[in-house]
Amino acid sequence: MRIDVVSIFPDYLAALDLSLIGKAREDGLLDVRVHDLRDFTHDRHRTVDDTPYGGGAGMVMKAQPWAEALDHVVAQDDSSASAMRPHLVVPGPGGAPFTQAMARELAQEPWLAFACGRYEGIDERVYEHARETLGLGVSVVSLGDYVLNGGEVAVLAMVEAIGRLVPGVIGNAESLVEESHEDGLLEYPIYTKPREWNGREVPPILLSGNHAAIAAWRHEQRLTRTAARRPDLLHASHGEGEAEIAAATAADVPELNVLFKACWVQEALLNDTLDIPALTESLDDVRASLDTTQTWVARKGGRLVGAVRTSRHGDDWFIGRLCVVPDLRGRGLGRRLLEHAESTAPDGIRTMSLDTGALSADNLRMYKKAGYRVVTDVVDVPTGAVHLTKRLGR
Ligand code: JD8
Repeated sequence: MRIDVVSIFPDYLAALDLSLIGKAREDGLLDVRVHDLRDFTHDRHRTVDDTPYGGGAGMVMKAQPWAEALDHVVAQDDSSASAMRPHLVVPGPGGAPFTQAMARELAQEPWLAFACGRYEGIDERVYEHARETLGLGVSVVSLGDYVLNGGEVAVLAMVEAIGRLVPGVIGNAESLVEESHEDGLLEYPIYTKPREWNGREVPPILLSGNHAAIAAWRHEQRLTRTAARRPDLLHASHGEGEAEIAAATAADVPELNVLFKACWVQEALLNDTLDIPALTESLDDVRASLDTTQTWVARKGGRLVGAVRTSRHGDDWFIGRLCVVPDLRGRGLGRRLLEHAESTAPDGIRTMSLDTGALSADNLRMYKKAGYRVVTDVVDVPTGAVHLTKRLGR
């Protein structure tokens, strides 16, 4: 990924020479270039600001130096950036909130440019010049609901949050998964040696070697912490209100059929097979499944956005057809549906189990985090699928 940063305080960005981002630059994973805005002035005082039209406090950054700086950056479209145009990010207190989801989105971009404003901000015509004359995508983004003196601090945070998601920058990509905000939950508590410190013990479960139980404990800790510190995260599905989970009725069948087809196409591609019940079954099969399973639907603003179903097999609670519409994945709804399905298990249940595609990495990751483990000594598992179980502490 190529990253250009323009600022009147280029030394502010020296922190990007350090640590993981610095290493990623040495390894050629990130091509970070910092430009001094004053290099694009032509007067003796290298002026970048002037008084605001219409009066008011403070100074405004002039359009000309910014336009020349952005023209210069865009003109340097050398080979390292596959896209011929950068996406421009301008930090501002009035911008869209910067989130992990936005970081993930921007990390897909091959070329980003950041404009660090100062004073009261940048002349509005610079945004128009970038969009209309240079044809750039422009995002005005805020780091948070507090006021900084300029965009540099925000760019440092954004480049780190985005850069560490670029493949190869973080050595063990696995660790990315467990992080706060990655799936809408805060992190579990962590410990290292010594086992006993200042009379304080490490929770024994972490010394048990029972990885399924440890994963389940950690999941519980994440839920408890999130509920205590960030209850907004537990229910947030990004504005527009949370998805409501309710028992499915016959009226849901046509949409359920469409949902299953839409959600299992991805699985078919991932697992290179179309021999998947969710794809091959008929509308009548879906209708009949309501009599043999307890099916739950998630609706958001009336739209069917997810589902899950459960059935009892002795002391095993089998969870199936857990799915979320593709455009709402990665926001915690899948985890909520799994928890809901688990929470409806009747007394006497000893294990929870489910099947998923052997190559369905995201699903496997979510289930393993929830304490499930792949078991191989099971018959009647669909082709290309694996069976996972979790033993309950009941
Ligand atoms: C860019 C100039 C200062 C802002 C008058 C103080 C982001 N979360 C955030 N808070 N503040 C910023 C931010 C502040 C900036 C600039 C970002 C450029 N200022 C201005 C308007 C009020 N002064 C930010 N991201």
